Amino acid sequence: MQRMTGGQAVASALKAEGVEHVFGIVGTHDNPLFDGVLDEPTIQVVTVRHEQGASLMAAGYARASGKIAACFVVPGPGLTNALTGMGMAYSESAPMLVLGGQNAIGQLEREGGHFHELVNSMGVAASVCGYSTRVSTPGDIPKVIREAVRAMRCKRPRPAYIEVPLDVQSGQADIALLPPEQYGRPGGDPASIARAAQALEFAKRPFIFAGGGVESAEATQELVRVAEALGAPVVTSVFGRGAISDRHALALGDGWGRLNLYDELLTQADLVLVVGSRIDVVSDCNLGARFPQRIVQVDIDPLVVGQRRAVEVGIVGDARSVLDALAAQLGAGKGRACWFDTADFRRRKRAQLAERTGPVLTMIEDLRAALPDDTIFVDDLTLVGYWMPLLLDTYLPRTLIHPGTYGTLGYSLPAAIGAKLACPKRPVVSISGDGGFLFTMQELATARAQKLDLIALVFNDNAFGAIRKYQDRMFGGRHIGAELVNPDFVKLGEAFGAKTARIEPQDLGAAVRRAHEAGGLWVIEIPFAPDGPATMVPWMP
Ligand SMILES: Cc1ncc(C[n+]2csc(CCOP(=O)(O)OP(=O)(O)O)c2C)c(N)n1
Ligand SMILES: [Mg+2]
Repeated sequence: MQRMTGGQAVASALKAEGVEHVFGIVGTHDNPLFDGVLDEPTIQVVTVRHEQGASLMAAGYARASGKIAACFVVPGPGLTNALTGMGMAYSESAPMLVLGGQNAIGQLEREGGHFHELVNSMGVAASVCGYSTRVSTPGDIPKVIREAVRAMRCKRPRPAYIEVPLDVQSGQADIALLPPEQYGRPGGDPASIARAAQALEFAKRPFIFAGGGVESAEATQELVRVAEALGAPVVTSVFGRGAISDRHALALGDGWGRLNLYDELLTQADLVLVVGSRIDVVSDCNLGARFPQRIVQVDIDPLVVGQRRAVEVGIVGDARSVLDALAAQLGAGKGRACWFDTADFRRRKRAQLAERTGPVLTMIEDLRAALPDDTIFVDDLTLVGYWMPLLLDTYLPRTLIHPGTYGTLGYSLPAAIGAKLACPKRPVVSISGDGGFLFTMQELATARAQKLDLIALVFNDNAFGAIRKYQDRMFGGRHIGAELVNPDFVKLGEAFGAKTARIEPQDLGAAVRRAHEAGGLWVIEIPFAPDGPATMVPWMP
């Protein structure tokens, strides 16, 4: 037992769970939480410039590293500002701990005009969380933080919201801290694993579809062992892009972008092993609807198994342990020859994409060649960003972070800042359009304050270009709301103390290499307003 405030208990419990970073903005209603961190020097506070930045940073942090960061927010506007990043993290299965201040117990939910009052704040937060609760005494804090972390470590990772009223934050109590816990994830039902192994063994033309669950379970090696044992090509969702290296002969990249080439695979295959993917409509452009009849699905989330397609065998379990067990039963090491001509497929895919994307392919290839294999690329919803999952070769897990189904414009810069703080030794590049960049560009101040080496690319077409193209396509060119009047991005970068450049698309590789070698914070503007169907975004019909 130790005598401490609720704020100190939060900091001690966060430290016990291995939390190293807190993103947030201090106010009267979360000051005791921040104050508690003063007594835990291993935890670094990152002051952001808007709470959306805090939650998007925590999301990028988790996707780049699997580590859990915390956010501290004031109630009312602080919480509602943070909801976007929490919703984002919910949809991309990223963990984060959001600690929200609140008025003192006794001043709650009465519409009494209390400062930062938000009626039903718990209900508001619950819709973007896997776990949410309000603590009513300082003594409950370690237990509640443990429960929240257990939920994200043992189940599908999701944000957690813990609301701490002001009197609980500053109240003193004798608090028992909890010893560290080893978090176990379910290994999957052995009988189902045996049935799955048998179905896979006897399939003549199996393939694997890997989603983000493979990366979050750190299961890339196990995935490759199963693929090699079966001679099964591997297609990924946009979230699963790093599940297998593109240098591996069985890797077929991701099936986004309505490439009819994938139909060859889908119509010939007799069984698919789906791992760590909800086979949603967005991240695979509805590829899942065209999967073969026979499906073996592995997922940590029981709701996902069999949700979109009926399965022959469903296994609820951690991707790493299930794939490990499958590899053992399939006699990994022997290895079957692949039934599909992957090399030829990849050649034709590249040719089809080159025709469709023209300068975008060249830019992405230049970007890849300019930077080391372990570079983390963080996309926004912009033309080059949309094409990244399809065109960027990825060699390592967690190196391509793409905003998924939630589709938050303005994601890339704060998420990249989070990624850089989680992985300080690795180069990080954010890819934005002019529209998206202005959603969150104030976080350049955060990057500067944290002295981060970071390259922010801004592709500028003075428009919400994707939407303008959509209006061309679907509304006969009736443009509305899509033209933008922008600041000078070079001057804007300079105002934040960044190094800057304005370059032509063909100079992208050289400029990025130079920025990487020089280090520091960079804003690089690339005026780029491509026209014609060759540069249509992948999701457009
Ligand atoms: C929060 C949010 N608001 C609106 C949208 C709708 N939206 C999707 S893409 C886009 C245009 C993005 O413009 P920009 O960042 O300049 O990239 P570009 O399409 O021009 O390459 C918009 C407005 C969204 N995805 N998210
Ligand atoms: Mg634009």
